Amino acid sequence: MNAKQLAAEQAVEHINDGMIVGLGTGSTAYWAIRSLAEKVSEGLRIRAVASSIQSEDLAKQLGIPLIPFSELEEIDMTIDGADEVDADLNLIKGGGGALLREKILAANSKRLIIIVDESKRVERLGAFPLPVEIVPFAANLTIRRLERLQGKPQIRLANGEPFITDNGNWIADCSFGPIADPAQLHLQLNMIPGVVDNGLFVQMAHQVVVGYNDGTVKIIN
Ligand code: ABF
Repeated sequence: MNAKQLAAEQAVEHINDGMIVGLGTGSTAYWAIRSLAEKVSEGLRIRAVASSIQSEDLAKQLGIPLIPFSELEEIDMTIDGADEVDADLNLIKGGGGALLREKILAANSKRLIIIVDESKRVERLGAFPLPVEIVPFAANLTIRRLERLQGKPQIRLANGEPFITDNGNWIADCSFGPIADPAQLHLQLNMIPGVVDNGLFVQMAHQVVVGYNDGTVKIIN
């Protein structure tokens, strides 16, 4: 079993009958969705909401019951991946392009469990370029504001065209270097008109489950 799968399966053990579960996105969340589907087929009764069209399609295909967001008041537990995790459990997310929906799920979850392999643990966030979701309208002006914050923004491309998020927006990947104060940068970014949200998840995770290549798992609270 690989390190991502190990972390995912450990996290899924926390899911109980009757829960509403938020499904993350990415290759680690994939293993969590697979493992959850197996438990559902064995009789676990849960309902789920997905943070991306990709995860929704996978959940449907594997027989996990989904509920529409309009019927939802709160999510019991969301299990999702991350691109970087620091010692205070602050995160960079959004490498998979789903940061906005992931953050909406996280903010409305009683518990957010992050699943990663050991490569995602860092002393300080920022080696991974921070994804910032921006509206395409007047993107050049928004990009200029990101440049003024020293973010060296690069519009993410897919087949030579701007990558389009599930919400119809673009992603600017920003290289700030080591981020000394994630909370402050988070606020500065979200105050720019044209920025929808950014991939800093500051003090949102309740627990991080780290899978190691030697087959062990460590839980950080
Ligand atoms: C999502 O998937 C993210 O927010 C993050 O960008 C990514 C992590 O991907 P993986 O698990 O494939 O490394 O959860």
